[in-house]
Amino acid sequence: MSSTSEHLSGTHWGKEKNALDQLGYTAPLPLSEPERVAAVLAENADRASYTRNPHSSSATVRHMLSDPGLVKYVTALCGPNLRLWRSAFFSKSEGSGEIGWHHDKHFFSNEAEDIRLDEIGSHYSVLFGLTQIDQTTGMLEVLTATHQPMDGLERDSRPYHKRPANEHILTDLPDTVLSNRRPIPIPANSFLIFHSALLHHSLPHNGGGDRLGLAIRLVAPDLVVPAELADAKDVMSFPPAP
Ligand SMILES: O=C(O)CCC(=O)C(=O)O
Ligand SMILES: [Fe+2]
Repeated sequence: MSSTSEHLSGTHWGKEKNALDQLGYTAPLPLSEPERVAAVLAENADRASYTRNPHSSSATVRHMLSDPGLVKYVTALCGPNLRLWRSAFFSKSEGSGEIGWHHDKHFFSNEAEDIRLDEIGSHYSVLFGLTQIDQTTGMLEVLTATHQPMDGLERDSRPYHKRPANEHILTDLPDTVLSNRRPIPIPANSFLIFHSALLHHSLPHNGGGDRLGLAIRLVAPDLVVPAELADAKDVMSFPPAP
């Protein structure tokens, strides 16, 4: 048993940690200082549908990523001293379509090794609702427990940079796997933690207001982030320095 799970067993955190590790994702959890989100929204009113690595370019985003509630949850559930290697804004408005089924465990321990799904302690994703993410604005849906090996689900274990880009989106998932589909509404000013290998997609925008999500990818400190996937300047400690 890792020191993190020993520390968590029998506590309030233990239940949330069990959900994360067994189902692959937490409940939506609250940020403690919503004014940090308001500052990011003010700075990013008209975002393109996908913007990579705002954690590098924006001190306002780094301030939001240092929210005390976020740091408390992430440290308790995912462990200390994580590295932040990638972030992305996902914005949707009228006419925005689906983002197909995929996962975000882009590498394992370095640029050469195949991805493993039997190890679940080192790659986490956090998706923030800066505005509400729901059935009207482009719902996130997950396939429960697909962060671990699953009967009937073949996975390409090559790291992202060794796969053809057009194979990132999975289009032929079997019905037995799709039956594990669960919608996860994420209220504004809250976030969902999931294992990066968990399969997920987001639905088209459907009548609601403009929606802005921010995803971050966190990894254990001993991993070597492949140069193919991140510039050194974009890899930083979590929480990020101002
Ligand atoms: O917000 C979305 O539409 C997609 C989010 C996503 O794929 C992620 O958080 O990794
Ligand atoms: Fe994703």
